Amino acid sequence: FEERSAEQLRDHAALALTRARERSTALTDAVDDEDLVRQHSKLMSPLVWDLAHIGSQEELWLVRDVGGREPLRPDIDDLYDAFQHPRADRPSLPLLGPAEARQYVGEVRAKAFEVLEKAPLSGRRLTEAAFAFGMITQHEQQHDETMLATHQLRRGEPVLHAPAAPGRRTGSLPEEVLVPGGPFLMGTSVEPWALDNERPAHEVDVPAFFIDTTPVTNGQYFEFLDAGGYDQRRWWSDAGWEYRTAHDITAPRFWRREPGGWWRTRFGVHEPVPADQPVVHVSFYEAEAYARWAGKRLPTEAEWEKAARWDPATGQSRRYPWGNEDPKPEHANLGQVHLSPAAAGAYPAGASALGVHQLIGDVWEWTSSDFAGYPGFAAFPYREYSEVFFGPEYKVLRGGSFGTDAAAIRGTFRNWDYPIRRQIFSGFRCARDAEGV
Ligand code: AVJ
Ligand code: FE
Repeated sequence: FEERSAEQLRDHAALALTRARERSTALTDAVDDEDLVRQHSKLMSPLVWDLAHIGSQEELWLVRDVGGREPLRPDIDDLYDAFQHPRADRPSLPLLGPAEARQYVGEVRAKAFEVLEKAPLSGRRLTEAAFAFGMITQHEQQHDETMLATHQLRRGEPVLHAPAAPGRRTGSLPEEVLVPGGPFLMGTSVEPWALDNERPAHEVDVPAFFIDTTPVTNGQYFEFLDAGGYDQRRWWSDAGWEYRTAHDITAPRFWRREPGGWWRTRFGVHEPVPADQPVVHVSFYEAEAYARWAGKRLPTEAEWEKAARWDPATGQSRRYPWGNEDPKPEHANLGQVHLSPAAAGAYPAGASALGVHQLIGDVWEWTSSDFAGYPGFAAFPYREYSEVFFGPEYKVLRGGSFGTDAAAIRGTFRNWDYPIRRQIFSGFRCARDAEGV
């Protein structure tokens, strides 16, 4: 990675923060004040909580920690500490109202820009100050995706608008790609903006396997539904069946069966479910059941990353499936440019060295792996970012969705959630063993 001057890093940080704030502002200005303070689902915070939490973390890490400045609002630290208050309880807290929250995040941002002017950013390696700016940008973009998921849960007329996602831009693709067995370098020790759980780089020996060329589409998922997949115990794990039964889950979230086929509600628009797009809003348990029905399984996290990053020509791991250059619009469906996944085959320029498509963007992909630290993991800058979530109760998702910004995704990026969750933009692709290849 080429060295960047302090000026370049400063400009980059300022631009990235500004872009994130434009998005946060658009997501919160799209609804009225009553809607901002409402809880649309027990699973999510009111939008006004996310907004002030974005400011609170920025105050903590940029203004106080990097800048050494006096606290603006020490009195509200506790309200916006995600560990103090579960999402379901947040509406009953004495939160900042919409006008106060907007003023607060604006004041914090003005101070953060003052800090940026004098922050030590240069040197052969990324300084802690430079990393803090990158981390806070990613944090805001992550909460923007969370706010987008809250928008998907709200009822009423559409308030977000975007051009339709592209259709297929390739000829026919093979169903699967063979990933040869052998070691590859997983994770990273050099990616400047990688978070603690992506580090360090380490060699993993992955036996040969097949992986689907694209995420599983709605059209493929219709076949699972038509075959009675949700009613057949044998495709489901014990925990999955219990969940499916207890909550009477009969289709992906936001779908409805109507005469003539499946319809969905997407950001307030009622529309037929498009067969050519990746399925979205499924839980880990549904993904697992589909894979078993299809005679396959979910990929492990290492398999997913090898398919995405390993280049057989050089033996090296790339930053992104398409290479080392930052995402451009032709590579992947990212950044809320569209308000849905794009058709399978819509991003041929984003394919991996092995010919696997749409690993980055469109839908987060469930893997079969529990969230755990890599060998040599060291928590940074605080244990609560990822370490406290390590364990079997969380499954790893990879690749980002149409709602993930380019600043917050890489080939090494790891997301995690409970296996029952499906209000997130979650889909999957299948894999299978390749014995004797
Ligand atoms: C990485 C998406 C699981 O939103 O819970 C935001 C990111 N951490 N604030 C989340 C995060 C602290 C996190 N995920
Ligand atoms: Fe947060």
